[in-house]
Amino acid sequence: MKFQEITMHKVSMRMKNPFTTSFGTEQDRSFVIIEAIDELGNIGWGECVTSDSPLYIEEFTDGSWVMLEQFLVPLVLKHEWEHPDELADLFSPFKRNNLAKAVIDAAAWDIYAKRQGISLADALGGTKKEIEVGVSLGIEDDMEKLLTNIKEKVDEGYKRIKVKIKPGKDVEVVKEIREHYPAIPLMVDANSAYTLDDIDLLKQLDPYNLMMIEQPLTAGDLIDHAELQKHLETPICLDESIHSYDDARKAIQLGSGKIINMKVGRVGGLSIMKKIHDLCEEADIPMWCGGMLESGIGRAHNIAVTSLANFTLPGDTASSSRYWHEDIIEPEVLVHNGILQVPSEPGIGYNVSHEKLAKYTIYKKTFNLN
Ligand code: OSB
Ligand code: MG
Repeated sequence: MKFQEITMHKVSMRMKNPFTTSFGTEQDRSFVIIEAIDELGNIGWGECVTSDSPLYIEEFTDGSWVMLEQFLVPLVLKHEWEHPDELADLFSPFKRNNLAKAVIDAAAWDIYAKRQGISLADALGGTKKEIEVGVSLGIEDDMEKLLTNIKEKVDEGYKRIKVKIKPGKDVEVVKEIREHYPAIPLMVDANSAYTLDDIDLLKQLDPYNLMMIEQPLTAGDLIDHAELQKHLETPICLDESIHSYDDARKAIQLGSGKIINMKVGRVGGLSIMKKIHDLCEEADIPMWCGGMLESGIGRAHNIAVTSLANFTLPGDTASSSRYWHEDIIEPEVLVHNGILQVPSEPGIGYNVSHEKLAKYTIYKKTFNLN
């Protein structure tokens, strides 16, 4: 098959609340949505999970727009393909730019599933019909505010709570949370804010029975994480260190962590996600699906991903309403008591509202086959 037409939408949406991590605060998000059409009129959707600034990862929204506009979209329009796995090979001469590559791969997988009349989860080999969901909470200046946020999410039934930490907002914060909630499934995410000089500090988290500490050290690092893991009882989970199958293979070999947070954008697409999934399953490394504050389109893909068997831990696919006043898919994602049903309709299984998409689109560009 061939894509007949691809439209890039630059979308801007304001989140209900600011979200603060060790690298900064975000509330207004702009990102690229890809709408791809095949010769039968099927539409495939993808969301490029960048932020406006390159703070989490080196890619950012306007940079990925250019990568897509100048390189990836023109290339894929010329290419005939039978299976989305072929796109990773097609894009491999271009170094990195995984978030941009992944959005075309996402649209290709959606169309591939729709052409067969099966759900994206089925197309990917997912086995779970329902998935467990956790929630990621940002850093708050005020401890009472964080405790209120946690209470709300615990009451809603989320299956685990993740709290962002940074130097100065770490051990004391966890201690206080545990005083109120001695037994909830709890984890922390440092987004690369520490170094090996902080071993003694990070060891102070060990008594609090955290499920894991996510990405304590530099993005991309595997060596120092392996050293740190030797000193910690708390399992290390890698996020910003895993950009490829080889990164995952090396992390497992070195013992850089015991858990992997899979973000499909970060590794360059669903085809590579599946390979890493199978590798981790074989190596007994549990996984969960991370989030990038997506709209419903990216979230729908993450739900399908989480249906794969080795996604054994609750992921960050919270309800649409946790982020947005209004989402661009119908129905919106609605988590009941920490559980989501994996859609069985063809493709991503949610309808994209063209009307709502248009409302949040700042500009768009359409490419045709000829
Ligand atoms: O590190 O997992 C992260 C959001 C933006 C960038 C990085 C991260 C996050 C989150 C939020 O933790 C997850 C979500 O709810 O989408
Ligand atoms: Mg993270």
